[in-house]
Amino acid sequence: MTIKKTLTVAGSDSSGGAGLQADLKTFEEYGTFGFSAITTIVTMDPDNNWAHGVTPIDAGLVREQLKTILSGGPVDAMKTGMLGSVDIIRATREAIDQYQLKNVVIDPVMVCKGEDELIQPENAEAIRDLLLPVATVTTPNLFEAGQLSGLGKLETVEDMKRAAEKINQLGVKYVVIKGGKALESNKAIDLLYDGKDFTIYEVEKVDTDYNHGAGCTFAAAITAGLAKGMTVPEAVQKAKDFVTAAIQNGFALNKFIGPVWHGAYNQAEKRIK
Ligand code: PXL
Repeated sequence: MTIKKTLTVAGSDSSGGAGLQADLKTFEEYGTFGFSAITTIVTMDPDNNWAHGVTPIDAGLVREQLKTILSGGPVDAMKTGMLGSVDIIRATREAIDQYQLKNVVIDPVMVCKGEDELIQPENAEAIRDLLLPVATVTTPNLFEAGQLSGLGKLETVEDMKRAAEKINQLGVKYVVIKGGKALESNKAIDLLYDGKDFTIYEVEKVDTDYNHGAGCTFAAAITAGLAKGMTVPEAVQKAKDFVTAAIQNGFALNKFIGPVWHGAYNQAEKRIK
């Protein structure tokens, strides 16, 4: 068996639960070989109510990382996370084109958990214009889906469906809207749209505040599933099970934050072969 290769182009979450740390841990749990190109470094200040510092790195250095990783041949699937600047978004698109990358999952990260202001509006536009047209799957949360679709605040499953249709028209084949626990419901609800049909994925909400990194982990799990040859609907279903186990086993890191545990699905329940 040849090992499948996965790549994340994403920010470093120094608190360990989200960002490229979530992606690499998830890639490993799926039995794939994970690569990362760092785009941004995120730090949090415990002396200032865990305020986030977001520091993008130079796009030239992102290009060099991508060249290092991809010069040995393409990966089986890739995802993006926090990208940091329009230049970095351009570098990512160039790599997708140059190496003809397949199974491209764009997680259009626009906010950090708990903050609902766009980090950099110009990045949102560049993700929409440069990355969605070449994406296999995009995985916005409710806020990001509202931005990408232009519909603003989404409050119901019907709103999610309308947003998914609009986002699909931007060129991406499959849209997964991570409603998660954000809708008013006792269920955590995510939605897949393939350009024709909607599939709803729902489980009972897990009663916890320790879910930092859930969105990144869900998108990374979809990516790894695609690398292993799953169809998109299969990869989304498996990813939903994987992230639900991770949320059920989240823990308090400190008084501000609790990450999901990426190892839960395998190590607590021994399921991924
Ligand atoms: O959860 C969004 C996210 C993505 N990427 C990085 C982050 C965060 C939130 O903290 O730090 C690097």
